Formats: sequence, C-alpha cells, structure tokens
Amino acid sequence: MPTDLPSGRVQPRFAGIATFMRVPLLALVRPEHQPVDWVIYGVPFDGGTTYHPGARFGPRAIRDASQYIKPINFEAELDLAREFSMADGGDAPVAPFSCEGTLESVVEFAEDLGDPSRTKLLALGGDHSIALANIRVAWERAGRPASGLPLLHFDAHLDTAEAIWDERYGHASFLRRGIEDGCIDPERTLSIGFRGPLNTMEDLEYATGKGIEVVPMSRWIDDRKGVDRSIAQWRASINQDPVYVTFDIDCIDPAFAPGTGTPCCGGFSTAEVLSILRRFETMRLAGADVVEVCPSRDVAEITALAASHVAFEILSLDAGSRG
Ligand SMILES: [Mn+2]
Repeated sequence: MPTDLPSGRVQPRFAGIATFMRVPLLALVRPEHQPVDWVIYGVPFDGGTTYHPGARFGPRAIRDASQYIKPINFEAELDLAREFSMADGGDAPVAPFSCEGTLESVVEFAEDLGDPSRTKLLALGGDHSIALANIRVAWERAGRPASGLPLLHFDAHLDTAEAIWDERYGHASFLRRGIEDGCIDPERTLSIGFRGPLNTMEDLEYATGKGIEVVPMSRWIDDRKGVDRSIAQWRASINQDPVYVTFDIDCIDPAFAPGTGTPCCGGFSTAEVLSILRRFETMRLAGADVVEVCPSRDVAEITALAASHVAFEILSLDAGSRG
C-alpha cells in the first residue's frame, strides 16, 4: 500500500506539522490503511553519550530537515511513497537518567508499533545506545533467528567497549551487547568507516575476534576495489536474510556533519556515504536506525539534513527489494 504523502507542489514543505518526510502520524492512519509497512519513530535520549551531549534533540532536527525530502529516489529509480506505506510513530518514552531504563521503555514502546508480523521499524536517535532497543525488536519481528541478524554498521567507532565509567549500556557498547544478546550475528556484520585515534586496541580485537568484517576509513582511501570486494562478500554471506542497518552519523567527516557528540576527522563526505549506501542496491531489511545527530553543534542543519537523506536511502534499499 502506498504512503499518503502531501504533494510539495500543492502543500508547501515549510507548512504543517513536521513528521518524518511528511508521512502521516501513525495514530491518524485510517484502519483500512493499517498495518503500515514502516514506522519511523524518535528516541530522544543522550544519556549514553561519552563526550558532547545533545543528541536527545536529534529526532526533532532530523524530522525538521526531512521536510525537503521528496519521495522519488532518482538514482534507485523508485518512488518510495508508492513502494510501501510509512507512518511516523512519534517519540518513544525515555528515562533521561538511565540507559537500561530507556532500553526497557523503548523496547516496550517499539514492540507495539504497527503489526509485529509485518511492520518494520526505523529509529531516529538519540545516541547510539538506543540502537540496541530497536535491534532487539527487529530481531523479534524477524522471527528470532538463532544466528542473530546480519548487521550493516556505519560508524567512526566500533561500539564494542565492554563498559565506560561502569556503564555497560552506553553508546560505545551497543554492538557488544547486541552480540551477547544473540540479536546480532557478528560473523555477518560489516562495519564501515572505522578510524582512530583509539583509547585501546581491545575493542578492535574483540570485534575481529568475533568475526566482524571491519572496513576502516583508510581502506576506503587507499583501496576502493578492496572495499567493493568486502561489500560483495558480505552480500553473498547474508543470502536472502533480512538485514539490520545501523548508521552513526559520525562516520561522515566533521566537515560535512559537525553536529555530533564524538566527532572524528578523516571520514566520508556526504556524497561518498550516499554512494556507498547505493552500492548495496537492494536488500530486505529487518529494521534500521540513524543516530548521533546533535543539533546544538550543527551548522545550517547540514548534519540533520545528511541524516534525513541517509534515512531515505536506507528505506530505499528495502523498497527496491520488493520489486
Ligand atoms: Mn556509534
């Protein structure tokens, strides 16, 4: 079923309530148009941040920037609004002083969004700790595969820290917790954009020891054919299984995405990262998130705008898989 989107040629994009991409609010979708295929929802939480806080305002900023996202993906040759139905589920309740409290309340909220047997979930962060909640629910909705979900991970960091300041559920640990929970299959995880400087080599050793394929930024700079080989191998390994995509905006260079809490030089340009996403062409998705937009550090909305385009490209991967 298509998405009921107002035309930008009829209703100006700067008018109206700013839902993601101007899709209808989930609560206002008529019963005959339920269940929707994708629910996009916000998680305004940054209690898991280890440096600049402020990603709690990310969902609002991404929604605001997304008003100018038009439904036709020219490069992928598809009209997102015709491929499937989308709705904005609003924001999950959070516990601002508690990572684990937030994890629980987001899981509880997300479990009830749409129809668990059909609806997929895209979470807008918030810091990266919130990904764990959406991954858990995506894994449940995919039928709790014993191997865990294949993961496509864009990030300047690995997020495999055991704990930071005794917090095991902060934004630098979501990937490790997801592997321990059995929701993520490390042997079918591709992590793109990793770079230094580092506190310790332990997080990388943990990742590679578990079988994660890490594609550091330096490889993208020096050996693009090698990166394409890694992408092709990972794609072959996932077969037809649904994939979870987690996208930390800090994989983009601070020159293009300054509005983030743990910025790291030497990253992708926005154009490069959109091009990399398009290299995956079509994939059945289990769920996705876009995290770590910190609007108070942003300039002219460029980070929030990049995040909204990234979310659009991620949804387009799944839309293409329906053809
Ligand atoms: Mn991250």
